[in-house]
Amino acid sequence: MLTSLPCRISFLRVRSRHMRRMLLLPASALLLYSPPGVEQYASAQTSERMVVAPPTALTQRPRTGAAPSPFFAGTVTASGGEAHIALKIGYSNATIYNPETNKNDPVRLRSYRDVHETAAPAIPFVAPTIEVAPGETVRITLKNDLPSSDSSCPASMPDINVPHCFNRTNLHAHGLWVSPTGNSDNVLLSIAPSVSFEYEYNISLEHPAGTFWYHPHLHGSTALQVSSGMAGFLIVRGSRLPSAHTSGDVDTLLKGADGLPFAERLVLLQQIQYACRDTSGAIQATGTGKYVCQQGQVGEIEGYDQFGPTTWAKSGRFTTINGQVAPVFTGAQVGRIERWRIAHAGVRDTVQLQFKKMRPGAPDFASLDPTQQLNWIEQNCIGARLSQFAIASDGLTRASISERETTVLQPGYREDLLMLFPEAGDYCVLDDMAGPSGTVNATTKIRKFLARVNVAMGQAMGADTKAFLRAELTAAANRTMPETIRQKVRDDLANDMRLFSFVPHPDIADSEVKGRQTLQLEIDVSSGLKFLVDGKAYDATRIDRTLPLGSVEEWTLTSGNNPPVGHPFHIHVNPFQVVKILDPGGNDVSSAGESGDPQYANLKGVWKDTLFVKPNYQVFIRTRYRRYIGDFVLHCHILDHEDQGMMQNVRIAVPDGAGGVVTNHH
Ligand SMILES: [Cu+2]
Repeated sequence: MLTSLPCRISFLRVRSRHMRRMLLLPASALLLYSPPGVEQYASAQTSERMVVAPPTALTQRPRTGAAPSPFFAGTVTASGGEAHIALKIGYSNATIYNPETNKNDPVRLRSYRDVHETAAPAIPFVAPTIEVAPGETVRITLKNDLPSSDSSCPASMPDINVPHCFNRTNLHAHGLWVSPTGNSDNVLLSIAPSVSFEYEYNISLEHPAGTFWYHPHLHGSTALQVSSGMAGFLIVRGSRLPSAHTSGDVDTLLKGADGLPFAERLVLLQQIQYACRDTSGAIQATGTGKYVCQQGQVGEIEGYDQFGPTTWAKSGRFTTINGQVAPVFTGAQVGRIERWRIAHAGVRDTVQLQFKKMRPGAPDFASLDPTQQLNWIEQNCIGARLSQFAIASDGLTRASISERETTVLQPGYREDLLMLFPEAGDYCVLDDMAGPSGTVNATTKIRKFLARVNVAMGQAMGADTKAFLRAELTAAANRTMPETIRQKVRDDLANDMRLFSFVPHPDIADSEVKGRQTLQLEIDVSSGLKFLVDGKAYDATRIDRTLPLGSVEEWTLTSGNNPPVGHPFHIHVNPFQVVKILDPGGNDVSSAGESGDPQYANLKGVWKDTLFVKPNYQVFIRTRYRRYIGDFVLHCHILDHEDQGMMQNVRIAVPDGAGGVVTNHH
């Protein structure tokens, strides 16, 4: 029997009981609901584009009979059963707000949709959120409804590193620790138009809870499809308490006095670089490169001339939050902890996230002109930078909470932040300026406005945000943690806000390392433009590294210096632990970071799956080849670099007992 409920019905039913959790409600529910007794501050902006949580994918759990919670995790428990999700891919027509014209630009873009949806979503560029639990078998049916006629897909491709076949696709569960083969997280599959394929991820009972995401990953069309908004959250919800000997899910700690999880926001950052083309097919732009669409035209992403190191900043497009430009986050209250699950699902910009108080009475933000933007931010985003408290990076809980005023998000990164707003009123969410060596465009980027947070009156929290947070977390530990571990969790929080009981992977000691790998990501301009790893462009028929299952290795990562461009390194299947990061002078910058650049601060010992490698730096990471064998990839997460060759095939194979691996069936 299928027991899943349509999301909307579930939302309405729980609304009155769990009002605090309104942050996850769809827009329609938010409009219905105004919390009693909470003074709503007048909006500083007349245009109201509220940040709406992505829809939750309708999930059928036929074997266990447990209805999925579209609302919160506590009810998604390790069932050992199956979770079925069905997605389709097709063109969607919708709009994206353009601050310059104060109008919504019509766009037509490839997107993921839930096959169960009853009405087209207002914002189809954010895929449905998939929520699963450790121990579940997750089946995702992917139906490719894109047109089969496709001029970008000739019968044979002379060079696979020229972008091609924009209507073919597949699915990658970014950060999931699952098998890369067969119909699991296999990005070497190609799903043609009209084909429906069922993926099956066996999520082990050992799998960490955390913030992961999914997107297409077919070599040749990855950047084009992801840039169109084809990306969604994949959240693993955990309910395992820590013990003296085992680590637990940080989800079990992050609960309020009512026993419910802290308020949560899903924040998907994207760079949807849509353009309109003239009759000759050229992108319409002003002399400075700003993209222009005329009345009646529809913005599209249909060519790789819409990517590249300089076009994003010039295009005048904005990083979107859940598909919206310059929206407002509603529902925040003074002194109430919020968990921000942030994923950088964009391709073409580095985001340096900051929060500042907004001047009361600030006029609407409505400008694409760089000078006006900067002036507006300077005049209206005025206070000190708010503290941000990172509890997890790339979904994996950190050994201690990292307090910072800027969070650097490169393509592919996730950060889970605990946020507190000390005063009622509005806050600016900003994307700070950055120098060339720290950005994916290798150019200086200007400060940009991302969003506004409207904060209502609540619980006074004093001037010391860190002390307040620590007290709240300690109180949470008193309520949530088993007696055998409670004092340890409290002591750890008191000691530099450590989360030792919630770290999913044990540290990799020097003595554990059995081998070494080196890798260089680079752009070669000496003979045309080439995108290379270790001097070679991607070859689908070549296995670039064969690694023995069970081994532990240290990798040294570098980015090419001619031209000096940094690249975000990403590897599938097993995450890695940051050992050290050496600047050009040989100084380890993975602890304190560098003055003026928060890029590498507090990364030592942190587990990740994606890491930016600055040119002239050396990044040292360690990783265990655990549980899964098979062929998969590593690549640059500037996805148009990946499509053009900055990728390798990696094989993890069974050891032969004599120092090598088994290479055939004999
Ligand atoms: Cu790259």
